[in-house]
Amino acid sequence: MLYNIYMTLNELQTKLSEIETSINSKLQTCQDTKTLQDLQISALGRKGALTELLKNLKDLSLEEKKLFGPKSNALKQSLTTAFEAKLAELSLKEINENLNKTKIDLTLPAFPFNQGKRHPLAIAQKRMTDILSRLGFVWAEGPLIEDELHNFDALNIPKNHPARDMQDTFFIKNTARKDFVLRTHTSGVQIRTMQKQKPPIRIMAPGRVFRKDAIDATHYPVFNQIEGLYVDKNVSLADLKRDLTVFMRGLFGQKAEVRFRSSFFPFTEPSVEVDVKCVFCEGKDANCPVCRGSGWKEMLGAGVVHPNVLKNCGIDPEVYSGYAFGMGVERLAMFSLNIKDIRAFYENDIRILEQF
Ligand code: FA5
Repeated sequence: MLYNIYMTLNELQTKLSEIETSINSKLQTCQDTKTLQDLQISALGRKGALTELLKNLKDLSLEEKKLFGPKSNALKQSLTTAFEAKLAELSLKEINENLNKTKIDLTLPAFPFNQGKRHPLAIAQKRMTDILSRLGFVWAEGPLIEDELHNFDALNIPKNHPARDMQDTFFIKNTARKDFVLRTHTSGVQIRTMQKQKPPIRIMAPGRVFRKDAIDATHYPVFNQIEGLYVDKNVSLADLKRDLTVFMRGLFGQKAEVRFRSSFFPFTEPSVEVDVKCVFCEGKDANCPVCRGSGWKEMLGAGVVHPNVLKNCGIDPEVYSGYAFGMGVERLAMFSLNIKDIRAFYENDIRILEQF
């Protein structure tokens, strides 16, 4: 609707009343926000009826403008207010209608929420380090890529000594002509600790180690050990046996059967291996995949620190003595959590992992 031809004041006032009546009546009957918005644009928009009518204001005399101007502004204001009120009313109506259409059953059970858990190895290792820290051992660490000095030489394992074959090693050739290895055991942390700290020493060093071992129920090429080292005056094999027995009973319960078997490690003299009675078959199953029918499973190697190792680290073996051990975390975890196969720790089968 265009009002761009000249209009008298009277004509304009009549038009203004018509617009007011028409829009107010349409507003009354409007039922939804979309129609309301269209109506608002047709009345007050850039090309709406009222806006077009007001363009005629410029052709009126000053007196006429004073009469018509405030009237038309008042109408514009009252219409704007009426539109706002109607919009609020219709929006609320539509929200309520939508809510009624979309039925929400508040009694339905919630969607399952998968919460992460600690890995069984982490749980078992924490139990072990908790017991050791109650026995006075403090945390120590060493690098996973170790030099031959710390992994072998300073541990009294000379070059070409057959003991190096005992732990099938992943060697890393270095351009600086110094050979590194993926550490085959945590015993290098003994050396690193004794090089920078003098007795009394009582450390535990948990961490990953690497060996070219074939995978079976109790062997994995990447596994974890916890090294223990206690050096002070008058430390003996008796202290080792006492502390390891307390440790095993703490982990497996007072009824656990522990066996100390004499063994050989170049860095301890005397050396022992510590076995635990097989919790799976108790020696009654000749085909047991864990103990292979022997009834016992080796958990760790240990012994009294060799005097040469103390000397290599600048500690006088005439004054000090110590014991050391290196326990297999997976083996101990299998026994304490009743897991029959070491692969269960690494296959990430959630049905197994979520049981702990
Ligand atoms: C050693 O590694 C010695 N460094 C332990 C030691 C430390 C002796 C201090 C004396 C003094 P051994 O190779 O036996 O020892 O390994 C120790 C333990 O690691 C074993 O008893 C076993 O529990 C675990 N272990 C060894 N090889 C594997 C493997 N492939 N997978 C899982 N666990 C293993």
